Amino acid sequence: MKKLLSTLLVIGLLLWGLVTVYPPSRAPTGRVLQVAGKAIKATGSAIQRLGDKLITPEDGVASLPAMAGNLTFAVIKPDAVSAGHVGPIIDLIEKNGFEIVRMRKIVITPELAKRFYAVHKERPFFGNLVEFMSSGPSIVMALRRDNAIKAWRELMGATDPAKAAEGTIRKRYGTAVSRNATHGSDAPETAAYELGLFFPDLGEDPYARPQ
Ligand code: RTP
Ligand code: MG
Repeated sequence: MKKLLSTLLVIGLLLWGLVTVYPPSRAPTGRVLQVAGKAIKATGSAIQRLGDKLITPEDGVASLPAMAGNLTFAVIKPDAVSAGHVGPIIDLIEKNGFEIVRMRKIVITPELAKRFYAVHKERPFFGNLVEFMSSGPSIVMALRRDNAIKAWRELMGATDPAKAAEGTIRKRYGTAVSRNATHGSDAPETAAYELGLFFPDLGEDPYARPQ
């Protein structure tokens, strides 16, 4: 009995020592984002819900820090940029109460366009969409406003410019379903994914200086 007790004690001490030296790694809790008023986890459900192999932490999603506020991701697509509609579209953005917290002019590479539109990768138009999105410079933006996702999609109008309401951006500047001038995130999860892809530095205070 004594021998059994001392054996158990030794095993216990060994286990304690092991746990102290090699603590069990904790499951990542993820950072909580506030996008369009909805709290979501950057390293948890948001990525898993998108559930696409193309999405990796290297895309910047996992490093997107906590954000307070209503944010969406917007693009002025190559058709509207090459047609000279950037100015009027930005004017509409500002007149409708959006704050542009990030803005860059870039040529989206085919690889980035594939990750960006990964949700459509099985659709017949995917190849053309990727080719079009990487055909020339785009303006990519992070927009902040109350209810930003819904408000920006309303301002853009329907996907098909022919069906878009009068006064909307796609009605004014879109020329076809495949040339519809602008993009907007469609849900908090996609906003977090897309913002992380293009603006991995966005933080709680978008204007904070890097430490
Ligand atoms: P976006 O993502 O660009 O903001 O557009 P959306 O939400 O209004 O529409 P979505 O269904 O996400 O489609 C993404 C883009 O794919 C092109 N598309 N072509 N039938 C077609 O040929 C077709 N359907 C969609 C559009 O350019 C659309 O913006
Ligand atoms: Mg969409």
